[in-house]
Amino acid sequence: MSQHLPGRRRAGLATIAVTAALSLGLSACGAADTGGDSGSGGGGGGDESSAASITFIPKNLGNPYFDASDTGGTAASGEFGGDWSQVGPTEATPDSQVSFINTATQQRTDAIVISANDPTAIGDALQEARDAGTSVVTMDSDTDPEYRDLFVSQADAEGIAATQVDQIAEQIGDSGEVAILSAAANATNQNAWIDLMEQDLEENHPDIELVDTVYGNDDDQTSFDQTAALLQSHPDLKGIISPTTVGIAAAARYLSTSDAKGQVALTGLGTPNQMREYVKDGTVTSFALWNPEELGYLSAFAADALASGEITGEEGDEFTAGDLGDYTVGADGVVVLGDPTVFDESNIDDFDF
Ligand code: RAM
Repeated sequence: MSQHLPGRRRAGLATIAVTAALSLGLSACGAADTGGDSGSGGGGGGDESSAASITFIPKNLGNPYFDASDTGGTAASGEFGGDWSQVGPTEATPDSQVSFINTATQQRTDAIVISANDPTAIGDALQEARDAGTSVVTMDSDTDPEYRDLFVSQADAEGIAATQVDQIAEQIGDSGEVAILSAAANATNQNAWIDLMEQDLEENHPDIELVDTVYGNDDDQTSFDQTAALLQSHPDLKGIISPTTVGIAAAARYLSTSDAKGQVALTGLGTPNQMREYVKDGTVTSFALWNPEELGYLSAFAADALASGEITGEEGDEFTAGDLGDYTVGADGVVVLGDPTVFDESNIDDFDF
């Protein structure tokens, strides 16, 4: 079931798709076999296909993580015969996505798939879109649930937080000063993980002290500069957790040529393609992520199922996401992709995203 997503190597799939794929070998294959008409054939009346036009609005453009999601969404739309396009702001600020939502609404797109820079700042614009008949799927970073029909979550937030804390604890011998280099200060996803990481550190790692949390705004240069500033203000720093693919790559680049290389541990959430050189040169031991391409692929199928009326986003609703298989909507309209994967020297070459 893995061959259809571009850029993916077989070994990369195993862990991530496990949850979704468990019992559905047959139906997943069935969906793939029937080709383009599985997602939304029942929506529009008659035999006419009504596959959705979907506007994808990432936090910002130019982030390889969202480019991978875009690739997955494009692949999915190709399978169900829909239309997927990516538009978005250059900066990941709280209301920078509003004008793109408004334009999509005016263009009467069937569905918006969006990773929110802020839980409420885009709420009114999304509500207007829904009032005009556009389905709204948040993915990766949610809004308050009242503003969307579904949230396609990359993995369970507790698991994402615990994975990062476990790695830093292991890498610094469970003791010493650590700091967090996050994305934008209002980002719903990062803030949820940071809260959970703080709790985990407090409850389970009494000898680790979180001395600072700084924000690189998912901008490469800002993240790079914030890393330098962290090392300067905390000379005893033993580790950095960066729960953002932009932040961890910029921090790794800084560390790799500094005296802190090998002295200050770095972990968090990164893409294997951006982090490979820093694992190989010894700057980074391990980090984690899910497959952002699969996240885009699943989001596109969810958007199509909503737009066609196949599901409404109620708990218990079921739909098939092409090669990934069957999914059920959980409480609060959340669909979960699967578990994160930890990458290190032993497996990083098995992945290509
Ligand atoms: C960045 C973005 C995204 C987050 C990943 C881990 O690309 O902040 O929202 O999920 O990192």
